[in-house]
Amino acid sequence: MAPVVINDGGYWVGWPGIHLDDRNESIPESDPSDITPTAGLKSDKVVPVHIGSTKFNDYYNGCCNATLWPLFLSMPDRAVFSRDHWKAYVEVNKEFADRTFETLKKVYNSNSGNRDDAPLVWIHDYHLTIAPNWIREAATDEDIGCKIGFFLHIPFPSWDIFRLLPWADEILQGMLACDMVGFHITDYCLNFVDCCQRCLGCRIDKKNLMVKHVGRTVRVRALPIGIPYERFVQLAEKAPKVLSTNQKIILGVDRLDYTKGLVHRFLSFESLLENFPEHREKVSFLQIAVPSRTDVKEYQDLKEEIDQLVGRINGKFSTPNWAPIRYIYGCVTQDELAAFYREAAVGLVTPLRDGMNLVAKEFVACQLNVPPGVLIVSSFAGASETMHEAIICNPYEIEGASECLHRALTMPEDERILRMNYLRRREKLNDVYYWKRSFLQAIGSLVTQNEDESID
Ligand code: ADQ
Repeated sequence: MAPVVINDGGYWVGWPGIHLDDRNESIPESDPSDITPTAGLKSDKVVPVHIGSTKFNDYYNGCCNATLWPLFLSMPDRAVFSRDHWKAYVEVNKEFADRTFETLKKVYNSNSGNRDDAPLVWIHDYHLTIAPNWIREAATDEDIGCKIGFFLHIPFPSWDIFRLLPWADEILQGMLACDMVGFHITDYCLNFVDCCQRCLGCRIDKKNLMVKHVGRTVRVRALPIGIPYERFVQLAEKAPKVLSTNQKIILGVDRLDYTKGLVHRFLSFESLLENFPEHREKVSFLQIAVPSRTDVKEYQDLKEEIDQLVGRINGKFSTPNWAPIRYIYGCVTQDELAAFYREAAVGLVTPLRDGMNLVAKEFVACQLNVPPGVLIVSSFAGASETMHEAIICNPYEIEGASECLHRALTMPEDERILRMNYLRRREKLNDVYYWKRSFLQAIGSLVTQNEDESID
């Protein structure tokens, strides 16, 4: 998001990546440009939201990553429900709302209070679902015109799962304080609209994706995110070679997260070597896994499980000249990443659930070699909705997934070229800048609240 904010001269309100000392909740003397993901932003455009470390832990590792993340990704058995964590979530959302409103007021006043030029507040992701409430309330109280938009980067679950959340209504009410709520695909929009009706009794219009809530009409839109396509192409054109091998490479790139389906993926590769032995010594599977949420026990356990699984499979099939799995636990640079994408014969993207999945898109952008490789995408990633020319795979069925791998490894050249051309063309057109423009145009074209397009 940083380039988006930088190009449009907006303010960035965010957590700066450093903890407050719990005993001293005052804001430390810090350079606001410390804020981590915003290299390139002018420091006067950065608004840090400081949070004490205990509260941050309850909020981020607790409510965000141990409750909302598994629930929204339809893995309710992994969700932990804690009132203390929820309390921290509410408090942190309030902090963000307050800082955002102060900033909004500043922008509004510098526009001389011109209502036709209402500033936009664009809120991102499941960490901040209830912040819109307070922003809307304060803006109404002080008669400050603004538009509030929200984009959820992860799936929105079905009602059956969402209602497990004891604070389901609060989350919906928070999101409904916006003028427009965006999701990656129509399925998530429909789930959201359905939950608004069933949890809150809102009047809804499923065809036009609208929800009526306390006298306001909230628009819901499917806006699939893209990648900075040209940047990846340029990186892939320039990046030096990273692999010296005659073997075909199957590539996986993910945060180490249980939703990404890594255990199932390794088992599918094992099944490939069992059932299609002709690939032994001719194919290697390279998995790059970025450490993620390492303070959460589930993630520590997953790392252990994967370490053991990789050891077991390599022990079973390795020969003096070949190890079937190469496993990198760590970050790689963007240059290296682009080179891995370029040199791989198969991009294997098999999450058990994923809002979109950018790796699938980055892989096709970097596939410059002729003939190109093949992309395999899970049917449970939002990306599968648009990337029709990939091999679509059910990662839960290990044998089926291994057959997808076999099909990819033996696909004729002309079919690979045809499929990859279509995939690349689509991602080039629908890149991240197109996504940003679509969101801003959609919310910009909305008439001010309470007018027109009513559901009545
Ligand atoms: P994530 O769950 O983080 O994003 P994803 O869309 O795959 O998942 O993005 C991961 C990003 O991290 C990619 O840009 C990739 O290049 C990068 N990355 C992964 N491994 C790396 C490594 N080893 N080294 C360096 N970089 C690495 C959430 C949602 C997704 C949604 C995005 C965007 O969960 O479903 O697609 O937001 O909306």
